[in-house]
Amino acid sequence: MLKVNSFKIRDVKAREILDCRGEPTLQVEVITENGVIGTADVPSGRSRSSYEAFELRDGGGRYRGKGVLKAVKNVNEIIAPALRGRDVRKQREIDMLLIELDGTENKSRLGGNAIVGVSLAVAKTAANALGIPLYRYIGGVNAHVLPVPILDLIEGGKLAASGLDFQEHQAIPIGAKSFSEAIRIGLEVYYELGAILENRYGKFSLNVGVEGGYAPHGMRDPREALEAILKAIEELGYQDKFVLGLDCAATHLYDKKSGKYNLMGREFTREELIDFYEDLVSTYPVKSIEDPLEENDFEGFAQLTRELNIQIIGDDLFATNIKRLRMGIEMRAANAILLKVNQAGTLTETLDVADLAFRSGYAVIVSERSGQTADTWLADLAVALNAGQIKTGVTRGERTAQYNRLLIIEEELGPTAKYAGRNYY
Ligand code: 2PG
Ligand code: MG
Repeated sequence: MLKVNSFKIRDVKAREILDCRGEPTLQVEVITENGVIGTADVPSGRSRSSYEAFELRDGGGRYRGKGVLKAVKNVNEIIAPALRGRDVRKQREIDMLLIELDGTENKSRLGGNAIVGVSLAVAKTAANALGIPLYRYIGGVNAHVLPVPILDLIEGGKLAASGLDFQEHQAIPIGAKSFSEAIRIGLEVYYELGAILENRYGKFSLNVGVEGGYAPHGMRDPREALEAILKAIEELGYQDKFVLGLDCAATHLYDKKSGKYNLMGREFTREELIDFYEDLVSTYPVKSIEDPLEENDFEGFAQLTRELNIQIIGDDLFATNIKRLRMGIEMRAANAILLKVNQAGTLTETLDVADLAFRSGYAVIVSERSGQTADTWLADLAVALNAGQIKTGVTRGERTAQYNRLLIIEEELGPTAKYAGRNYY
């Protein structure tokens, strides 16, 4: 029998830890009155949208200004006293209280990073107190879909010191029969691609970016990257198992002054860039493009959604913000949303955004940030939502930790596990 007080919060504690870039971030721990603990690590983006929840950093000389001791203090001294005695299962109530405590539109008083850490740690503690996995707690009885992994095989932009401007050149294993097969063939393509790149561009092309994808210096044109990935897929005879994708992160190629995009060392007008995408999609099996245009161009997104007939994902565009998603739905901008818990700032707001997206026929891609830790709540969240797609890089420990967690969930679900595959959206 569970004790009456077993769900009551005794304390909330934050500490400063490191993310995969070696930069400080928060870890938050929630403990119940009878000693059940849940911890959550907070991710951090580098190619950020202007519309994300505010990330509170200390400034000053320590860690070059990136310390998070102010956010830690806000958790320990402001949030903790307000949560003591509350029931960890009341996620929505607790998240609403966090929003109220902060009192700003973008969580700039307490810090989005402080708030999201508490929000996720509360959910983890509740799952632990109930003795069920996090995906089951958040998703309920019907959580059973293993997501298609969007594998970032070649990196550029803000995520790697390569010659490429687009951030991610992706292979998407929709034709696998199971999640474990998707991961296996995905990594086989990654190894094969490594051999192709080394041959063509030399061994320095095997250095990787922050998400574990290759970062070849000599490559400037995204078409070269797509061709190399395609070649690797074809060498292995996997043509019918993969489609390709891109995260252009175009906000970060956009020059506000000139209104033009910088790509491959020259300027593109918005119309030229749209033409470029039309060309790409008719030449290569590219079936998914994230952030093809800058974060305020809802109309351009709508035009591409109409004309390309593929998955168009809003990341910087929507920033996991319900108002921005509503605007997108009205304007028919994009048909998919990248879901990042720390863009929203609480789990509840993230779930509300996902819910609106599903009800509006938008696909949902549960996504990491380029700054991650080995904490695996992300993998659980993807299964909880039956989202059908996850984006979390390719290699490096904090990425494979998510895949390893999904492999365990697949095993746990046994014959009831369903790989999203071609029904990814
Ligand atoms: C993106 C993400 C992750 P960041 O643009 O999709 O790949 O980048 O976390 O740096 O914002
Ligand atoms: Mg993106």
